[in-house]
Amino acid sequence: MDSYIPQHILVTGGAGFMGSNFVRWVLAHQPFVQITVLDKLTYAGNKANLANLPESRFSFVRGDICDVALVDKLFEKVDACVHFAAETHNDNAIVSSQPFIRTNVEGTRVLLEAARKHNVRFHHISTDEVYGDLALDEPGKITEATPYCPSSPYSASKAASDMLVRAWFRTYGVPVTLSNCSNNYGPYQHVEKFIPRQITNLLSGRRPKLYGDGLHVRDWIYVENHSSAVWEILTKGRLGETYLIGANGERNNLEVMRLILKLMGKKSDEFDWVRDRPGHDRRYAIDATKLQTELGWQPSHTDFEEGLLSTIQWYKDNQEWWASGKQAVEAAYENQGQ
Ligand code: NAD
Ligand code: TDX
Repeated sequence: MDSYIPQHILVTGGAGFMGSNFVRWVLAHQPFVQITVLDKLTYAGNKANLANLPESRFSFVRGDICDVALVDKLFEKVDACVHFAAETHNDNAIVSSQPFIRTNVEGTRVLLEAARKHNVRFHHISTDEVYGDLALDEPGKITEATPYCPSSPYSASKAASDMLVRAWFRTYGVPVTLSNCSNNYGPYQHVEKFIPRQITNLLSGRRPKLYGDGLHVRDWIYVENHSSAVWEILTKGRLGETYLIGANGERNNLEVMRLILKLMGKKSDEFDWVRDRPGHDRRYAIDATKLQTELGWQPSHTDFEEGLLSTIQWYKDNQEWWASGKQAVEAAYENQGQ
């Protein structure tokens, strides 16, 4: 198998949860790779996620992926782009879809045009949600051959971006790869998301909140595993191909809630049942066989309880990172009955 090692990667959305993990992972594991981050620093981005990185190999540009002139200038200097930047929260997309279409669809188009002009390798980060959901009793998992069937404004915008990436490969020969991953968790995740919301609710004297009947299943993967998988796909993946990323982490939300409560010394019923998310996807489950057999990738963090414990510890140790934005997030949820 041919292997491609990039020299200078533009990481879009590198100040977010998963992008910043990838940046730290690459700088720690690949001593000769240079990184430039392009991030708008929306409510979800935080420069503190990129603190203490080596200046000789890392630089940060605040800007928008929809800014054609800026993107064009940045693509002159790099030989690869790993595209994380997106609006990512389903509940926000239900309230207001416009920023999702702008950033996720138009922003991806702007980047693809720059990759085309400068012949830059392009890895697109996407989600398992583009395939829609499985029923709780449905056998099997999602594979790369599953038809796209997004059910929410967020997943529809990500599905549209995937289609653009595939079209730019077929029509213009832009050297692309794509990955679609399941739910990530770990340190630095915004407190709007399920796991950090519950942990920080408990740490700030609030009660955790569970949507609907709590039986929705997510396929949890520790964020470090995502970063190592993306590196394998970027460097060894076949052009034009999609690789699903997952680590067999299926659990329903009620189980995860109870585990968080147990690990934080609370009783199993110390949470509130709240209004369900409209259109709430029932179950995601990823079959990552292609990534494992073709590229030899294996997750190195597979113990969910251990991952959750270290995540809880991180939120305990880093209250200044999340405390200032917490009140506003909870006020918005309360407005929605959640
Ligand atoms: P996040 O919300 O934590 O971070 C998104 C980052 O993108 C932020 O730093 C934000 O400032 C930046 N950004 C947003 N709009 C921008 C714009 N117009 N220009 C430049 N920067 C902009 O997101 P995340 O959870 O780290 O997700 C990263 C990627 O992974 C997304 O593409 C998401 O769809 C995908 N994904 C996420 C998960 C998950 O479980 N979180 C799972 C599968 C795939
Ligand atoms: O307070 C909550 N209570 C609750 O029961 C929140 C915030 C969520 N939930 C439920 C909804 C989902 O079934 O927990 C599950 C996970 O919710 P989110 O953290 O909002 O994630 P999800 O909607 O599954 O999407 C995530 O994974 C796929 C990311 O946010 C997406 O960006 C990614 O593409």
